[in-house]
Amino acid sequence: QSRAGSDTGTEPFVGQSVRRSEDLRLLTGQGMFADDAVVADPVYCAILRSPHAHARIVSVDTSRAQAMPDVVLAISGAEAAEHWTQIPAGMDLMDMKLPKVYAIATDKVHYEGEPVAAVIAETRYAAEDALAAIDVEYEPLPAVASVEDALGVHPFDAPDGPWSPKAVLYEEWGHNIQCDWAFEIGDPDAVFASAPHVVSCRPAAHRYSGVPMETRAVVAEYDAGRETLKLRVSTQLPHQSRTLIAQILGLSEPNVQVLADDVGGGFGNKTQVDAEVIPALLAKLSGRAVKWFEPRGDWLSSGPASRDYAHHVEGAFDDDGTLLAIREHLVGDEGCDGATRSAGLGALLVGGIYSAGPYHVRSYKARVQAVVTNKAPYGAYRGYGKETANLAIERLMDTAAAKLGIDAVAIRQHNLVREFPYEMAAGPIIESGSFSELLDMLTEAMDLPALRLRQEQARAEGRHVGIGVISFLEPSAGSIPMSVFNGYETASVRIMPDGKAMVLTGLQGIGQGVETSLAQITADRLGLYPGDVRVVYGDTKAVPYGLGAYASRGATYGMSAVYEAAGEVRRKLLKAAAGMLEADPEDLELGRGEVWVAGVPDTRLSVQEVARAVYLFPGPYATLPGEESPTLEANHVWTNPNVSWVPDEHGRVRLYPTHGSGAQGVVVEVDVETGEIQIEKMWIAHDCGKVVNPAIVHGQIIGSTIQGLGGTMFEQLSYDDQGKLLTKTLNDYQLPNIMSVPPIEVLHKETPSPITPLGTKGVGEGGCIGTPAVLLSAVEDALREFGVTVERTPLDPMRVRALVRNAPLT
Ligand code: MCN
Ligand code: SMO
Repeated sequence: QSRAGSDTGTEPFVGQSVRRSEDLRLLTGQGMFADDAVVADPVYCAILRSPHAHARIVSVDTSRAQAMPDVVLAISGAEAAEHWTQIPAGMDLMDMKLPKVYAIATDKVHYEGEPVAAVIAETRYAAEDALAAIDVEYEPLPAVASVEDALGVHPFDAPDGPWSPKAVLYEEWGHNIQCDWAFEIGDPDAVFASAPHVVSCRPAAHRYSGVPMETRAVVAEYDAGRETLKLRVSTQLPHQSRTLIAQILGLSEPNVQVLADDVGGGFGNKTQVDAEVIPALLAKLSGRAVKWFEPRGDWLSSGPASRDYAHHVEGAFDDDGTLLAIREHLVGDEGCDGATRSAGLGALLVGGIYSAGPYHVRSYKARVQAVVTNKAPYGAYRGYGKETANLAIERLMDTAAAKLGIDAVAIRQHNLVREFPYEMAAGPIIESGSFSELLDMLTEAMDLPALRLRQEQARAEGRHVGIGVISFLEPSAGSIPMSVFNGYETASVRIMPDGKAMVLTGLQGIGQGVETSLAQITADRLGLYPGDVRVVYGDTKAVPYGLGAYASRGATYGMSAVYEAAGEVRRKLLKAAAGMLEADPEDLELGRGEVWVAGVPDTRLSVQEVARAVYLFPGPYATLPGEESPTLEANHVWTNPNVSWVPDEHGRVRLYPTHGSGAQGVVVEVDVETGEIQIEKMWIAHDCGKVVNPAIVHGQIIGSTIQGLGGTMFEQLSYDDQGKLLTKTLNDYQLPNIMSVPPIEVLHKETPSPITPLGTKGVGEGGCIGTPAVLLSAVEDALREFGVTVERTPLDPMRVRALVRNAPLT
């Protein structure tokens, strides 16, 4: 089942759609998610959450709850504060302000849904019921529900204030700006002053986030005798979780084990330590095994949210459409925090740094203002700012095309970067790409001229058909020095005495196919079948310190670490086999479980025979003599010098070492009466370098496209003006379903990255990045006769109707 269906016996497994070894267990209900853990005599944890967006906590009385039958322990924030520290920041750079908060609030709540107390009880029912018996007295404060509330004036109107906040979330800051980053290179103001054309737009996105099938979950077991804590956590970052949780609870890190087997969706949303530490503390205090499985409503009210930003972007253009300079101002509504309780702030910085997208420009100015409001923390979500950057530059390109009277595809082709490596004005080095070819591939597949003709005909019939075409850049494998998102990955590769291999990777499986793709790479290196390779992740007791799954880094860091470690094992394997065959290692060939002397097929040994001889029964052979350790095992830490968040003399930073890319097109039809948007078809041409597993890559693109589509059109975390969440259930928070998904055609181009040994680069966020911009573009095109600008999401029927009705009818 793990062999490719068409295995010829000689082709490398890398490049084949080897079936996902994960799927059988997942599809037959044998996955091992955190809450599936069977532990002895468990208690269940429930968390009491604030009904106010902003309030002082006057008192919390847990005594009634504590006295209820089956309640083991009820604890307030003040009581918990005696046993743990505040949450340490996950990132600390660019002069960010960092809230000093505990996982259970002590004196003040900053969002509706913030934990104020917690209970463990013998049953989950008893735990949930006991929450109602906890008496909390609040003194409500004015809620900061928008950027305008937070600052008194929108930064687009007054970038430097003065601010007159409705209320200040963190008194010690004196204002509500968590980070204010400004960057400038190439004298953009002068270029703007003399440019023939200046165009501007204000693309914006509303608040939404990931909705993993598995919400947050923890199973915590404390062994008082050994003072060890074993945690099953639904996380993308097992090792960093261990470090942070040990620190918060004051435990020695070797005494903490974090386990994450199957994770039922990460999507960036599981890259923080926040409420996860609550059940851990309760296990330590009670000595009981504690299970916590977050209710869906709690996920929606307190899970990491994302997007919710507005650009004011300006472009200076020459008469022929050449982009001369960009001025970008990005303001994000981060909810109560994007750096301590969660990791979303970096996404805004990515948005500001990458706003030139795949286009050539030397004069660049960006300002990013991250504003705090009384809403749930701002986290990572698939795209992590790359979709933010894309929305700015692609709406700008469309606006410029319309204003200058240049075809929308032509203006893009004219400005796309064509020579690599390319150092962006803002600093990152785009190491590889075929942007122009991708756009060509796309428009050819779409048959754009035929589509335009069909559009004309539809218009003549009074139908509103729109076409969108965009390009996108997919920076992958980002790291942020001064954060838990560092720039390395570890791998340990072993051939065992039976000739089968084990790979320990610091990556985390979150559904994206780590086990299968790493097994393909290892199999090729060691002359094995993918089914002979066991990939192990997510157990901090077994796996060397590694950094997990985020930033589509697996294809860059994870695969490269495994490739190099397996290369070292290969070398030892060949050396041992050479001793046994009395041949030169260079003359040996290796594949499909066997090793032989090239051109002498009779001289075959199985990998198993060699491994057994190395470890246990060397017999008369000189297997691994002298200086070589007598094992078939190697560790590798893969890193690269191509990243830096430490600003250089121009203030430039380099975030991502590798860059995937793509072009995306869509045809929509808008019903101007109902506001309904029908997506006829979508096309994506993508380049993630060498494709290790085409079927997985295809699935990644489809999945992330649907998430991008859902966010753009359906999903909304809506708040009222008191900071109260209006979308607390999946009735209100609308997910896309099978009916919302159009046919999606995916095309590939493989431009290998010179940074990685296999030429791989990331794909995990590809579909999310361009989908908002391409949909806005197509809907604007469909509504051309109404002369409206479509620059904000959500693209829901109400907004479309409003757009059409406010527009001057021609
Ligand atoms: N791959 C490949 N060849 C390449 C690149 C990738 O075959 N050249 C395949 C590999 O099998 C790899 C997968 O594509 O497992 C994704 O690789 P990569 O782009 O490196 O992404 P990561 O492994 O680092 O995964 C993280 C990424 C991110 S950041 C989010 S968010 C996301 C995503 O992956 N969350 C996901 N995809 C997801 N898919 C699922 N099912 N669930 C999530 O939570
Ligand atoms: S948002 Mo993905 O975990 O970088």
